Amino acid sequence: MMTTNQGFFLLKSRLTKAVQQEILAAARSVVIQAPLFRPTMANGQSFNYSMTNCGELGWVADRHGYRYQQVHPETLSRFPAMPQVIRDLAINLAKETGNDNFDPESCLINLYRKGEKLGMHQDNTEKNLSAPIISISLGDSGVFVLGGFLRTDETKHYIVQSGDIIVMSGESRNFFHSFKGTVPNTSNLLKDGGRLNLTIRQVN
Ligand code: MD6
Ligand code: FE
Repeated sequence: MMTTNQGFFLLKSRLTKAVQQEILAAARSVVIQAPLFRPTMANGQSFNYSMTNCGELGWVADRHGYRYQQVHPETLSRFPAMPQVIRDLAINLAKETGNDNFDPESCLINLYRKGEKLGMHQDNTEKNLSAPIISISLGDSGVFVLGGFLRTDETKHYIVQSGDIIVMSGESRNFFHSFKGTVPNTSNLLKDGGRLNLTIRQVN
């Protein structure tokens, strides 16, 4: 296990290939029911990746801003239930990193194809800003950047590979961070390439 202080954990190679495949299959079943979509910012500009959700609540972004809601913004159907394998894993990872009583209400699934990325941000749409966020990386490797409370704070770069886990809890829960993009052809888990990132959250 690699860990810094402040509640940030990067658990390298935490998931076996078999477990990665199981989670990938679960994510695929979600995507069939709740298609990937490209969120937009309040100014109408598109984010540079595709996403969907499962669980009681899903994170969505459009012209009206960022929020959690129960329905897919395009199909208007409820997001599918969070697959048990994802739910159980998230609870165990929370426990493992000192976060008991974690209640996974939402799993955001991001897909990054070649050249796609996510800019510097804090996760603050959740009402509960002290519950941990559990993050699962599948597929191509990429670069995760962790800053501090201020956008201008010094940053550290971490390579995240398929099967790695990030937990942001404690102080680091509210640190700025970004995903700089994938390193193509570094994994054969996703047959069309790219990287899936699942973030499991307790919203309330
Ligand atoms: C990503 N992750 O790894 C983007 N946010 O693709 C996040 O934005 C993130 O990994 C909060 C907590 C953990 C994360
Ligand atoms: Fe984030």
